Amino acid sequence: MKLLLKTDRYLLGRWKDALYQRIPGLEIVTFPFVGDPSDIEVVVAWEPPLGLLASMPNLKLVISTGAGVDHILKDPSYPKDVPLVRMVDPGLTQGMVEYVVMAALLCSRKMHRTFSAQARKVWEPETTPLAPDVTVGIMGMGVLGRACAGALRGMGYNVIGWSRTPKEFDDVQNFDGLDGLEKFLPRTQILVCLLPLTAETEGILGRGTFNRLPAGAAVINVGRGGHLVEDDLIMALDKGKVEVAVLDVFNEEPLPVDHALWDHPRVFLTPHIASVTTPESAIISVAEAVNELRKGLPLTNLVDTTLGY
Ligand code: NDP
Ligand code: OXD
Repeated sequence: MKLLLKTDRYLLGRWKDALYQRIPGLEIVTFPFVGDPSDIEVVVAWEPPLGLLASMPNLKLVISTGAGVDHILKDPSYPKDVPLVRMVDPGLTQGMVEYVVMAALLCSRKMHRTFSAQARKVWEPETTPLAPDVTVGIMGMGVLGRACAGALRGMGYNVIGWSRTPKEFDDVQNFDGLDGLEKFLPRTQILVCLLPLTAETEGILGRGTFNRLPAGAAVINVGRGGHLVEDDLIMALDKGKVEVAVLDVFNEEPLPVDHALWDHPRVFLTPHIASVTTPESAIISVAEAVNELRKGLPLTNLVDTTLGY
């Protein structure tokens, strides 16, 4: 079985080692050295170039090294009959939980004010609400949203969730659909976006959403840059509708050096590192998918390409 690997260059060697160690009987080629495209049966990829997958007539399985698959489905020539499996990995989940807890704490403890005072060398003590007095609203109650909800509940935050389909959780009130969003947003003091980027969710973090939040809310975007209307956020920040934002993902990555978000005093910004897939743990999920393909079993973590996640 011939497998094409296309990952960030700095992770390529680790992915290759993991694949050889974990999956017997594989011949691995690494992008851009594809060879004869008709030999490739499996692709493991992050951001494959447009048209690459459609050029492989015998492709049987595509595995995304990321939880999100927008980087693959944005290709209009994606061969829709080829199953697409996305990444679900305990390491990826743990990384996201750590980041979201850290970001929620930055927001609820108003650390933007504290760091600003430090930069001005001003001793400016202030009390901030404790977690039980703060409601975190998570958009996207999937694998990552649910894990973050559990950790935030463990710290004492009130947590509410929003999903596409109805869901019930023990200690997290969940809302669904557009009607549910109307009830969810006014209750949310810290908004966390953990949605997949789809036709329905693109631009969801825009003026309409910010206007429905309570004044002085916080926004944490760890979904995708395409969820956020960056100019609307800057306006909401400048009007005080949103007090602080923690952003990990952007419309253009790397974020251009002259972008207004770099210098905004109430924006914490990171370079798409909320959670990074580590080959050594993620290989278990890749090996499972290849094994299922070989045995003709139903694929775990199969993406519904019509829904886009
Ligand atoms: P899942 O597929 O497990 O969960 C997606 C959730 O979003 C589900 O609860 C789903 O609802 C909900 N959803 C989808 N469409 C809508 C909609 N139109 N309206 C309301 N809710 C919707 O995904 P994961 O939790 O694994 O990952 C989520 C995203 O996190 C990824 O797609 C990726 O973009 C991002 N991510 C970012 C990383 C980073 O480093 N910044 C790292 C990893 C992931 P339902 O339950 O009803 O289906
Ligand atoms: C992912 C990501 O989707 O790293 O896993 O963004």
